Formats: sequence, C-alpha cells, structure tokens
Amino acid sequence: MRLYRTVHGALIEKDSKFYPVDARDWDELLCDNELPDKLSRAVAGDPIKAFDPTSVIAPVGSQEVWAAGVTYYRSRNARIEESKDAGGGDFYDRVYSAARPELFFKAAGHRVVNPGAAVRIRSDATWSVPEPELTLVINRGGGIIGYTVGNDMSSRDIEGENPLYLPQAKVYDGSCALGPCILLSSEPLPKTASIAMDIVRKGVTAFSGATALAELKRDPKELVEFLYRETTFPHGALLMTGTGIVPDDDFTLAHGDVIRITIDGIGTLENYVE
Ligand code: DO4
Ligand code: MG
Repeated sequence: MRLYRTVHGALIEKDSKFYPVDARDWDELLCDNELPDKLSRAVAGDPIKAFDPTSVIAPVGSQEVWAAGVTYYRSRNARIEESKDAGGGDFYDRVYSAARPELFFKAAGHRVVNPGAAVRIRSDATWSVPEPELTLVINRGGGIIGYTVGNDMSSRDIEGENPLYLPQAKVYDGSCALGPCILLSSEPLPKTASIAMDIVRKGVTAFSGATALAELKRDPKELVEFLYRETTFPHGALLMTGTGIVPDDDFTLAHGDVIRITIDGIGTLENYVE
C-alpha cells in the first residue's frame, strides 16, 4: 500500500483506489504503533471520488532528513574524479570501503520541496546535478516502515573543491525533494528494483540513466543502525541512501530543466529547476 500526504490530509492507495486516513498529524501518523490497523480500517471505508495528484505534498512533517554518501561504486568514482585536485582519491575510496558509512544532515522537514515544485541550483555553483536516491522512512524506534523517492541536489564544484564544503554543496533552499508517496513495507525492496532518472531540457531528453538496488553497497538496516546509534529522532527520520546515477562530467543542470526520478514500486518524483 502507498501512503500519500496531501493538502487535504493523508490518503492510502490500495488497488488504485484512494481512501482518507483518520489522522490529525503526519508526525503522529508515522510513529503510530497502530498504523497497520488504522490503515486497514481506512481501506475498509469508502474511497474518495477523484484523486488529485497536484494536491500531493512531500511525505515529511517535522522529521529530519539525513543522507548517506558514496554507497555506490559510480558515486565513489565520480567523487574521486571531481576532487582529485583536493586529494579526493584517498578519502572517497576509504569511506566506500570503511565499516562506518558517510552520513550527513540534508534537510529539516520544512525545507523539503514538494512533488511538482521547484528545486534550486546555487547561484554560486557552476556544476550542479540531481541525485536520485531511494529514501528510507524510519519510525522513532529505528524501524524502517517504508520507502520514498528522494532527490539530493548537489553542487559538484563546491564539494570537489574541498570536502569540508560538503554542507554548502548539499544543504541550501530547494536542495531536497521527496515524494510522491511512501511505499509502506518493513521488508527489504527486491535487489532488482530499478532507480531511473530522466532530465528534460526544452522538451528534449538531456540525460537518462538507471541503476538497480543490487548496486547499493550498504544494507539499509546498517545505515539506520549508524544513524540512530547516538542520536534520537522523536518523530522518526528519513534517510536518503546515496546515488548510483551520476551524469557525465560535462553535464550541469540549467534553469527550467525537468527532473523525473522513478523507483520501481514507489512511483515518480518530478520537479523542475527554478
Ligand atoms: O560525499 C559526498 C556526497 C555523496 C553523496 O551524496 C552520494 O553518494 O549520494
Ligand atoms: Mg547523494
């Protein structure tokens, strides 16, 4: 089942029908131990007459959004290349192989961009890319309750100049988009699940790429274990799991580009660049 957050409240999708969920507050809903019962009651009721995709907002309330990095071989290689003048060959290779993953704070819930809305590239960056990432939805106890689609917008020239600039390359207004829904499941997604991204510029495809979850080097549960090891999340958290798709080095985003990220079983997150 897929859970949507809309401007009118929460909806649960089952067999292509959408049912209202009785929930006053998104934060409470995500951490509700009775969530499965609540959703079973919702789908036993009447579906809504028409689902309006433009009413959908990002599936996040006051949760923090965190991100993992260098979890795919493609990402390791791209970072080594972009930071070679800063000595990147060593530290990106080491974090790819280390027991401890790279985890960084990405966005406060209020800064997350809704599906269909504008993401941004920094005005002081010259090399910007979207990063399509499977995103874990985690309750306050550290249990994975579902999955959504994430876009970790990144300034490659800034992070490549010096790894200590990572927060500026990654955290700014319009740098994180999530949605359109949460695929509710505590089970791992199949390794064959594909993550695909298309970037359309003036009606023409400027980039197209895909990967599969089999390429993700880290177990999602291991990433959650590190994130929750010394930090509490009273309303749960969202954790982006890193990118396995990086456009060639001559590609940079432009204003007006449309970014479409699709993950099997979850859906498509579409945003445009302001
Ligand atoms: O270490 C830099 C960022 C890595 C990242 O965001 C990714 O691999 O997805
Ligand atoms: Mg990333």
